[in-house]
Amino acid sequence: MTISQETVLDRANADIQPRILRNYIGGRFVEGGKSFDIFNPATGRVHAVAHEADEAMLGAAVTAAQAALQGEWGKMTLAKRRALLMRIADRIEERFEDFLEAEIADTGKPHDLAHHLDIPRGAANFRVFADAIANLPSETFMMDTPDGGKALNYAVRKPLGVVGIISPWNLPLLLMTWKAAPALACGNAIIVKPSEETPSTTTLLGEVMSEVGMPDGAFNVVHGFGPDSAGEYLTTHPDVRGITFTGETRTGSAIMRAASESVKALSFEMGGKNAAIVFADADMDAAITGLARAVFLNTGQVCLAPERIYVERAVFDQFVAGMKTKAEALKPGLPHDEGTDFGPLISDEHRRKVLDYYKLAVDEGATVVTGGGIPKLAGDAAQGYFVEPTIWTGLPQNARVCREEIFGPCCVVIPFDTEEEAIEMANDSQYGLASSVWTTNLSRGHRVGQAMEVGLSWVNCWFLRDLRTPFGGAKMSGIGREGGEHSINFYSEPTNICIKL
Ligand code: NAD
Ligand code: 6OD
Repeated sequence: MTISQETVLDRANADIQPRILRNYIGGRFVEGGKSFDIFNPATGRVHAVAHEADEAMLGAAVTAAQAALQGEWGKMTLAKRRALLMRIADRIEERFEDFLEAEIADTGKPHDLAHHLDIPRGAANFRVFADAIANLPSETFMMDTPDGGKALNYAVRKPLGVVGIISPWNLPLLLMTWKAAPALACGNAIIVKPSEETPSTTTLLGEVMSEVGMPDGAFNVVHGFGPDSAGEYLTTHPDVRGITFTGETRTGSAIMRAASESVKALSFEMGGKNAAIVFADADMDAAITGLARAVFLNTGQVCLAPERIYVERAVFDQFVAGMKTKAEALKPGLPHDEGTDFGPLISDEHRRKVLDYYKLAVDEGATVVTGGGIPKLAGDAAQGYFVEPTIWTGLPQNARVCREEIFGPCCVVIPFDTEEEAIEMANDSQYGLASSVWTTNLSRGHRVGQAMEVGLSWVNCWFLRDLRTPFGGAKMSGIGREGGEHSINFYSEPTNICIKL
């Protein structure tokens, strides 16, 4: 196998000498494809150049994936496949600094965040699904037959085949491996299309695949955009049997239409307008600390982040004051600067969208508790895509700012008087991804937690993850669930064998 990928990961040089990110097809990095720039959002400078896969390259990736399924990869024993997944996890950890610097360069996120969340989860995803596939129970049913005899049913699980993975930019390695790991664990051959904004860690994973001896064609990477580009080619190719997608809801709709022609299996994790409910009996320090983290982590660019917080009237002022203090203590800056705990948004375009909502909130009558603009930063960060952490009060439930996903570091805080009212307002959304309820009343925690119309309902915590549990969204936030056996169910095709005895 040839590794022709250039890996200039020296961060001192990263802004000067852009890394070249090629498509990884059939176990090697291939030349060609129109180039496009990748910006470091913390500085606004180009740090890498990626090559867009054209339709022929996508076709070559599908052919390579099919060959892998027919060849060594398709014939590999479960024990060997599992060992390979473990080796991938080990290799991500051995190259931890490479992954870390690549992720930071693409996203501009604070060093500590990528160090403690993104890269460790990249490795953990492979370990968890290597275990899940090894410990999968089998289904058997003995039945009575009409003639008074018996028949034995059992199901065998086969891979879906060629699976396309389309991922977003907010937690690039974490979200891509969350799907790549179970898809490979089930024996599929995969084609990953990372976000055009953050292709670096997926490209690095291609190197890792070669280094650990993954059979050629089992893991492929195509770079590019959505419409008229690699994303569309992947979702319309007739030989791709499944698409697993994370991103905006309207992109999901477009992919659904495109994939319907060849009736592909679909798993979608999409947008949200998540709510949190804080009761007067909550541990107020825990609620303020937990929700300040939830709203501002990764500069609000976490699909699970609450952008609506309903607070019982008796503690409303105390809660808002506490959140304001937390927001104003955040330190924006370059990822490696001492004390930086607040990064930029992903792009200038996304910053314009978030700033439009900051203006709209005021137009809709909000009181700006804190933030609402662009922080004044010196040096390289002055050209970064930063905005201020922002909190609003005084908005009605039907304001657009209370209904549309902003995906920035901001939230609306709204008072309530009764539990029923809080539940009704929290559920009053076209989305249904995640919620969090804060209370010291155990019965209320269960009751309200269960009443949330979401896929993920946290009580006295947020983004606390056990990777064996079902993950996904209700309503317009998703289709299906992944995690543990839910992932295995999506990435495999059970065949029932019925033997008349
Ligand atoms: P996006 O939908 O713009 O892009 C996601 C991916 O889809 C990218 O790789 C993009 O190139 C590709 N794409 C775009 N149009 C396409 C098309 N027509 N055909 C095929 N591929 C296409 O999303 P984003 O801006 O990268 O990410 C932010 C969004 O993702 C937010 O809405 C957020 O809530 C959501 N998100 C959801 C989850 C979840 O688990 N539910 C997790 C993270 C992010
Ligand atoms: O933790 C996960 O597995 C997961 N899919 C998180 C999604 C975060 C959204 O931004």
